[in-house]
Amino acid sequence: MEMIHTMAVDLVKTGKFLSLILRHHPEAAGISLDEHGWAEVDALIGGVNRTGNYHLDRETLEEIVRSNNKQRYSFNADHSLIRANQGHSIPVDVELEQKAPPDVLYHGTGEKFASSIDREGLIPKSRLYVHLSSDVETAVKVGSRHGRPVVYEVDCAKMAADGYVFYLSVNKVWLTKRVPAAYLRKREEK
Ligand code: HQG
Repeated sequence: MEMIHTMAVDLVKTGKFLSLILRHHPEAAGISLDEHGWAEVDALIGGVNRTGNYHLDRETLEEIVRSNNKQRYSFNADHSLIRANQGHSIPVDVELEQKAPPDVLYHGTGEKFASSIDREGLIPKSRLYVHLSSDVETAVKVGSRHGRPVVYEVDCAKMAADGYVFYLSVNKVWLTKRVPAAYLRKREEK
């Protein structure tokens, strides 16, 4: 039991490093991504092992991709390439599906960002897109990563009517380039 638990912890830890490499810093494993965000699996495994901090083989990588709680990564058809489904800061085109959004989506953030967001709306900061959640509970979780959470309701019906474009990633995260403050309403959480 203890061993199974330790292995699960290792998978999560290695998964976090994979997110860093596949979304932000491929050079941390001495590799590069192509224009669609793909990394060669063999190069990735070699690069991760060369850091000396992780042990990765094909089987473990398959297990990380399969078991990841947010389905953050995808393989191509023959599993020779892998990429992150969303969340990038480096400019890659992961061929996101453009899609009409539900009338309302949510954005969770930290209280410390609220006054700035109230002024300038939501901007992607270091990432390529603003990330939106389809339910309040998820937004609270995302916001809690930044301290005391604050949740905004995003009037997507109005945004879509005004010509703003939305995308849905393979792992079902809603993305858009920015959300001006006029479309935001701060929720009063109990
Ligand atoms: C905030 C995780 C001041 C924004 C999560 C956020 C998510 C502003 C922070 C995904 C602002 C950026 C993304 C403004 C936005 N003034 N602050 N005008 N506009 N911000 O981590 O949305 O687990 O880049 O509210 O679950 O927190 O990594 O974005 O608080 O889906 O797969 O600037 O990352 O997914 O922080 O998180 P982040 P996020 P993973």
